[in-house]
Amino acid sequence: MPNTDFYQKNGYLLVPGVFNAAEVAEIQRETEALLVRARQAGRKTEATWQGEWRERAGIGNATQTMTRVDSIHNVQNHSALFTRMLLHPGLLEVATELLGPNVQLHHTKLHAKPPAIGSPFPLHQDYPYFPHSDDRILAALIHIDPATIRNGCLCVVPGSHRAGPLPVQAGSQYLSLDDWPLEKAAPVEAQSGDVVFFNYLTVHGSYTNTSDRDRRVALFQLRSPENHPLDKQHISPGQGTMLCGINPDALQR
Ligand SMILES: O=C(O)CCC(=O)C(=O)O
Repeated sequence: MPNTDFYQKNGYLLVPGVFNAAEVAEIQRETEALLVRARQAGRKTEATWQGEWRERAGIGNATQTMTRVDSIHNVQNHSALFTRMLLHPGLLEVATELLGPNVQLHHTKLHAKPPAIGSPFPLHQDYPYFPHSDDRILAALIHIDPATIRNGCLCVVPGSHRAGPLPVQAGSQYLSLDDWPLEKAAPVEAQSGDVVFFNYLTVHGSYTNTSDRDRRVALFQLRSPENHPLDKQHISPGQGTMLCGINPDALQR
């Protein structure tokens, strides 16, 4: 049973070994194959966030960066393996404990930080990117590789979700760099197959990958179907797909 009290108090929960070694090996192969296909297709995958935070993080300036993170959205549209991951019983068991019996897809993505030059993420809440009527929405960050501080693991500010939506840095969607330096967060190191579930109000970011190893994660945003978006900004393929239970609101809207 996942520690729901820990999640309610801290806004995140690390669940070890959700995906077993054989599943991880398959996910690693499929991830590598997808990244190769994207490269061969000439697809632009570099997705380091824009903004003045880059200079403070020592990775370039507002328009140019010396680091990279490759990002591919809607991974279930690229390979059926990712669709199976969305329906993984161990993943959904935790998601239903944290969100309630009904779980719906919001969106998915893959983030690959290459060795030595893997981009960090500044501290932020996910709320400004896709505001909803309540906080029954979370990220399941699935570790494809082991993640440590050196290869750019996730970091969180425990309990920060309880403050609600926070003011963002002018002209951006991340938090004030003065009030929320990366050092304010606690690292969440993890093994391949571990999943970190975190609330969309939880302040989080991640470190630069300065190591000689990849740090790849799949990020699935999941929500209760009774938690409605407040705008139409973040629409993705498959959004609204039921992964567990029923959608009590589908016939009302
Ligand atoms: O991939 C990461 O390290 C963090 C990504 C993240 O914070 C996000 O997409 O909101």
